[in-house]
Amino acid sequence: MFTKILIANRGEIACRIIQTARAMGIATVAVYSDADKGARHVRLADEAIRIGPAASRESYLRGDTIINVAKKTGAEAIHPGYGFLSENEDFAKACQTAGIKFIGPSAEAINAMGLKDKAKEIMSAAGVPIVPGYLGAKQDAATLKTEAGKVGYPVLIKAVAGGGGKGMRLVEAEKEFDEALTACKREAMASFSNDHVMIEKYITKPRHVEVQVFGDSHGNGVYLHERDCSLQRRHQKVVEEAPAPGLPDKIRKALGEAAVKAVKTLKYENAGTIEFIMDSKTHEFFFMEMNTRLQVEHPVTEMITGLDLVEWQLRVASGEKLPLAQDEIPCDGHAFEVRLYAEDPANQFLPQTGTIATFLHPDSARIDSAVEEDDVVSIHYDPMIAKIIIHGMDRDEAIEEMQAALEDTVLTGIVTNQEFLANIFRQKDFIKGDVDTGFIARHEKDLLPDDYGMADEDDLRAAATLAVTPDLGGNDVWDNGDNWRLNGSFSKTLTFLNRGQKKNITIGAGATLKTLDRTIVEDGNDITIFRDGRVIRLHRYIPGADGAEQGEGRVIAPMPGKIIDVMVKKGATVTKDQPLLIMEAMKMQMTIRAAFAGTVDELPVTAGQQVADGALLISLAEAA
Ligand code: MV4
Repeated sequence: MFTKILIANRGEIACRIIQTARAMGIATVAVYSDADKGARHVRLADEAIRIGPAASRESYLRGDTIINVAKKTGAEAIHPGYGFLSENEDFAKACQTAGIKFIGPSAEAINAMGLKDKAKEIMSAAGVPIVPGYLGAKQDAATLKTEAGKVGYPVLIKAVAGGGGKGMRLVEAEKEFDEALTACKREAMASFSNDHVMIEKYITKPRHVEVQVFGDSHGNGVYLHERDCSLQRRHQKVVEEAPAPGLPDKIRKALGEAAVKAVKTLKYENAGTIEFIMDSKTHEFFFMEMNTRLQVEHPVTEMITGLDLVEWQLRVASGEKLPLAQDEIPCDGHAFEVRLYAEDPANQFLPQTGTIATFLHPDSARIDSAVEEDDVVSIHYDPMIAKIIIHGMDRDEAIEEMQAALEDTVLTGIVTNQEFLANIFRQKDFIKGDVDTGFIARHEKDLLPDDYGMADEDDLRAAATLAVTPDLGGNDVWDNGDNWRLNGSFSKTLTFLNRGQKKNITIGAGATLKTLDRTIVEDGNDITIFRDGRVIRLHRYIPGADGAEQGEGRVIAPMPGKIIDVMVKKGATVTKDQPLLIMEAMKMQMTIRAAFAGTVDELPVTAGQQVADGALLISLAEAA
């Protein structure tokens, strides 16, 4: 076994690898970019070496630099994680040349699976089912169109070098073919510098079912069952589960055996995933591609098998045989993983950045995370900040476990997709196991309802109570743990911003405020409420220092933010409620409207400008 390995990655996967290495008594070397100085993987590793600036091209993708670090630190092997250099055959080759073991498959295997058409040909020859279509070398438009006709519409045109849904065009009828081909080839050339395409029969309502495989250097190969990863949004996985729901054992075995054929044909070593597309009605399945790395969603396989896949990777890479034979690999219960992304579903899923203020993990779940409290999520890398993984005796129990885990996760300081995830686990078709790749788009109304992230009256009351507690010096508040009660003669109106809207709440003496079943976190003027899987973000609005309020015609920035648009000019005549400008703060856009009819008196801001808390945005002079 190795005594020291280098991890050529960052984030949760680097942390995950360090954890297993440590348990096996293997020393770890982390590498980091300037943006990750002090990141969790750097803190966890035994040694950490800077490899360059924030941009991945200049740091995590610098194979030469990383190999030099391995040599200098005496690491005998490099684990590439996923993404970055994990499926780069030149890097795998360079490691070998440098006498460092690449913890993954051979450069030849990476190469063989690198182009979709070649991969399909190899699999087809090995007896693995592939989608009917055209894989030929002839790339002229006339040939491709004739072949598409033979396959039968609808067809998909796919760039052979494509990935992640890029370079793919659906063609419903022959008359659309030429235009789609031109567009597909143009996109493929721009993205992959390779405009070769193939034609496939289009599978409607498919499921994404993939099989975890492992091979060793002694010619052994096994499958560790399948995962369903159909719940995706724009080719980004959101929820993964193992085993795939609703599949007869016969199909599951056929999937596994097809995947092992692939392993044997390639003399594949280490962890890999064979991705199939499955007809959700007939369960007919076809090879799509092979991922020659450990994948993000490997934990669900670990949960149902009880195995540590990183440990298997390290054992196989050091020359050991696979730890278990096929019939010794367990498959117990059901597991789910959700990807907690720093993104705002209520704002077109825009990636979010910031500092994690609070992060409390539920006890019942496994959390594979890149961050802890006070860690920064930057714009430089993937917005996935943690994976929440649970296991149950069966799928129903696993759903309940995940519902509980999503209700009990408390993360503030940054907007995440937590409530969106909770809504998935409440959706009735999902609960039935009725999943396919169109699920998220089809159920958008259930997953992203109009009241997503919206506070109700009790939320506002609870937030107001918490906000005024220090004002009262503690004496006028009665607390029995679950309930707060305001005593004395007290009445106060507070204003909160919630999803871009101003909401007033008046609290007074005698009000008993249930905080039961709510977790409330206060970070300065930001209050976040967690209630039944909902995440309600409130910002206490405090008028500017000069006391001016919108009603007086002077609009003051309630917090730091950015001016998105200015719709009026200085001197303009405006009518009551006319939109004047749009400000974005706390990831919310607020439209500021005229409080009364008048003229624009002062307008010190322009679109694109950052404004400080309390800055004057606009002032109106009332019409005579
Ligand atoms: C398909 C397909 C339907 N028919 N191929 C999308 C990305 C790439 N990995 C394969 N993809 C698809 N290939 C045929 N012949 C539908 C998809 C597809 C998809 C596949 C898996 C997961 C999510 C998806 C979302 C849209 C389309």
